[in-house]
Amino acid sequence: MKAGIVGLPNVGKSTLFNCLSNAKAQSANFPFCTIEPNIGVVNVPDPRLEKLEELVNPERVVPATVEIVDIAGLVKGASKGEGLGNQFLGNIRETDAILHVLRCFDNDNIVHVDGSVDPIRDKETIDIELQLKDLETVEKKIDKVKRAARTGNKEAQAEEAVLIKLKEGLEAGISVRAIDIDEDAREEYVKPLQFITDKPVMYVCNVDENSAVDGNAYVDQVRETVKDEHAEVLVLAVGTEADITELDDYEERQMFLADIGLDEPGSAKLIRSAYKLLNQQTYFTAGVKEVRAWTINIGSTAPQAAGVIHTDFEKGFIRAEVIKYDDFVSYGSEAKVKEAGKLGVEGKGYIVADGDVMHFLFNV
Ligand SMILES: Nc1nc2c(ncn2[C@@H]2O[C@H](COP(=O)(O)OP(=O)(O)OP(=O)(O)O)[C@@H](O)[C@H]2O)c(=O)[nH]1
Ligand SMILES: [Mg+2]
Repeated sequence: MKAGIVGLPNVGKSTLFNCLSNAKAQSANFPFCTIEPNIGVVNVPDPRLEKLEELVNPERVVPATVEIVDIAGLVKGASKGEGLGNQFLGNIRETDAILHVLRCFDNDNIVHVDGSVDPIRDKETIDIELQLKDLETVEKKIDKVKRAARTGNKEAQAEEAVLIKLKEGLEAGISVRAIDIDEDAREEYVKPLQFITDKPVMYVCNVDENSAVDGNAYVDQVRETVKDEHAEVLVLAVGTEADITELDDYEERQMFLADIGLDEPGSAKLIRSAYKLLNQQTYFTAGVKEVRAWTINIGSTAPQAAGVIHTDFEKGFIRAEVIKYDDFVSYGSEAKVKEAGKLGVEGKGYIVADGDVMHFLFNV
């Protein structure tokens, strides 16, 4: 599962990528600096992991990770191939969620491809290109089912009706995720087509350092514009945070963060949000050798969770011992949790909750 950083050229996407990842991407003050996508595997900061480390004192600690892809900037006409548009749109299609970066800072020295700072216009430019690409997809599909629908095939007619609704929505500038289609039809006809505008999205407002805490007028406009999208809007002083990330010393980084009014980097918050946007959650294993955060899809059963460690764990699953994270912390150890009768024993149907500390029993 990976999240892609998307936006106009020169709005700070690669700079953001560099805040998140140790894999350094080239960032420079000219449009289309990025051509090939940069890919980084980023640790998900999780205070619970530190707490478990403190209690268990293991040999090593392994955090959860999320994959982030820094993609080239899109411009008007991308869906028609402008600025290598089709290639870039292909890169976006391969991701599972979109982090849409909007330039919300004034600075005459940093080139804006459309000549002025206007995040609402920019968002629309990107949305339209993504929607046009999806329109192409839906039109192709309509061509395919049309004939079968005409011969009276009920299934094909139902599909065609959904596709036409999608087409009309996209033509009206609505993203697939926001077009009103019932759950079953979505599952059956919409999902397989992997529309770009069906991917979950989050907006990242790139602000100047004075606006890192409260945002600014541009951010207010963005919030107002997306208020019906149920999408998260995150405020981040990308340029400043990138500078802070460069500092080797932890104390020094904290000091500079405090200077702009933050107690943790906005990028840490962003990674956690991206993780959620990808529908991912964490369970822990807490042994003396290793304390580790494992990533599962929300709604996974205990055997599926076990399968993330090893497929044999899933195949030979017998049961799981589960300690709620809060119990682990308040009792202080697995043994004490057991004594208190707070250790849960769960079978195949158990849906794992975020933060569960798990131990699997299985035979091979
Ligand atoms: N003042 C200021 N400059 C920034 C900020 N974020 C990025 N920049 C600068 O803007 C320029 C473009 O940044 P990039 O991160 O390369 O932009 P990009 O979106 O990856 O651009 P493309 O790869 O061309 O699509 C660089 O010179 C950055 O240093 C910011 O928050 N404030
Ligand atoms: Mg770039």
